[in-house]
Amino acid sequence: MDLQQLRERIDTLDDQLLNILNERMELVKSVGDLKRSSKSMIYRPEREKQILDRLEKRNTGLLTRSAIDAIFFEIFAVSRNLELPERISYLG
Ligand code: PRE
Repeated sequence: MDLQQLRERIDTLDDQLLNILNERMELVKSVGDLKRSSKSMIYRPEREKQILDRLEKRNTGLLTRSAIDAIFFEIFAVSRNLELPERISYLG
């Protein structure tokens, strides 16, 4: 593959990542609704760790544990923000 073909494949994967992340955020928003109605805590570090441990076990690719942690650190931050009743607004 040449550079242009590689970049086209990257763009396609980025589109998919964006869709998947938006789909994840829809679910997180529903979790946030449930938590607000049951007055549960938004931040669940034990759940975040469980997700990271599960992904590390399933991982067969190039990502290291610390790379997975770094990516999901940001995803969880956005998720927690989306669960807040009044959000600080980088999500719109
Ligand atoms: C989620 C977000 C915030 C919590 O700290 C833990 C996990 C996530 O993004 O996966 C979802 C969620 O709120 C939850 O599972 O309780």
